[in-house]
Amino acid sequence: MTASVSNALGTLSDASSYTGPLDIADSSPALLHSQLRMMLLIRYCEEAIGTLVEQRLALCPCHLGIGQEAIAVGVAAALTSDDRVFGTHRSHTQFLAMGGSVRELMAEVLGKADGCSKGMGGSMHLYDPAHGFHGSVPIVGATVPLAVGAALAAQKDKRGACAAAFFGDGAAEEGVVHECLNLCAVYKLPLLFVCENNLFSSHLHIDLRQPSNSIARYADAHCVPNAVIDGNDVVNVNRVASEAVAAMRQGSGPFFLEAVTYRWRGHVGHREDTDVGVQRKDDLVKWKDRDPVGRLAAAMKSGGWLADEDYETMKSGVRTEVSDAVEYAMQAPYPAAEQLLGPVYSGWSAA
Ligand SMILES: Cc1ncc(C[n+]2csc(CCOP(=O)(O)OP(=O)(O)O)c2C)c(N)n1
Ligand SMILES: [Mg+2]
Repeated sequence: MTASVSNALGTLSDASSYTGPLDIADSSPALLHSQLRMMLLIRYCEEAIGTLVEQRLALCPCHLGIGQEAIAVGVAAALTSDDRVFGTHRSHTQFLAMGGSVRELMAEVLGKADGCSKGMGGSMHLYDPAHGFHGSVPIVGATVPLAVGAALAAQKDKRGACAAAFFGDGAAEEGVVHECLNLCAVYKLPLLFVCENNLFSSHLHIDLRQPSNSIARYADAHCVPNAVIDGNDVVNVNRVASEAVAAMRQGSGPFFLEAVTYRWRGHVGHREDTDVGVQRKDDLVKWKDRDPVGRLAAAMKSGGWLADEDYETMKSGVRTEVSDAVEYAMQAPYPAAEQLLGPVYSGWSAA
């Protein structure tokens, strides 16, 4: 008997689908402008970090989210800094989307004292509670139970805050994620599960790991309401996340958003061609047509909401912001040796 894979995602996993301009009819121009700018900011930051990796100036492992920008941006636009967001090993996107400082991100990636984690964590340990980003870690799946705790605290606080846990399709293969779904369902905790299904865990395609390519079936199993959508459509991501968050703030309990996407670079590092197989290379070419940034810009242009010259001005302004931040981070000091343990152990002092 041979096992066959259920293509529950249907055309959502097909790179040739969903390539046209987004449906922006019900959106506000101001929101779309800010989302477009944020996606560009993330894209250019990721490209700059890729260059720092290539130049061997950034020495920590860097997992880039180029191609996945719309999920972080659409979800973050539904949240506030009073909410509690938790990331993954691939979290530059979410850190920036929640309002994190570009300079602090670049400094962290370069191990500098001015980084968001004082240069002690690098790319995979980002932290910015002032903007609602409560941390990312390299251990796959490990932030999901932390988000459950934050959701429980939010429920007890009764101030209408909620939590959000970003995680990948690979993380969903870990038992802890299922325990989290169950606990949230039973206690009606205000946790938005955001599964960035980019079809890969490291180098392994989901069809080689699972009997079905959709992760939301796990939410069904735990009685958590869910939606499975194109993760490269920032408008729809934002619409679904906003509705879910509004309901959660009223006590509706958890929601599971499966956003289907694709990363353009290899699992880790700057290269596009390090994941195994010609197949991914062919897919990548097609997925670039499903570009979350290009599709929003195209829709805004054809709707008369974005003039060509304004888009060029936006792009060059973002490029300048990113290159200034890289320059700043390059000049910033490394932490002094005697500061190394301070951020690691509470109450520790250099004296
Ligand atoms: C507990 C644990 N197991 C394995 C790893 C090695 N690892 C790092 S990233 C990764 C793939 C995770 O895939 P996914 O959750 O889909 O996220 P993506 O990289 O696609 O964004 C693996 C297996 C790890 N860091 N932690
Ligand atoms: Mg994945």
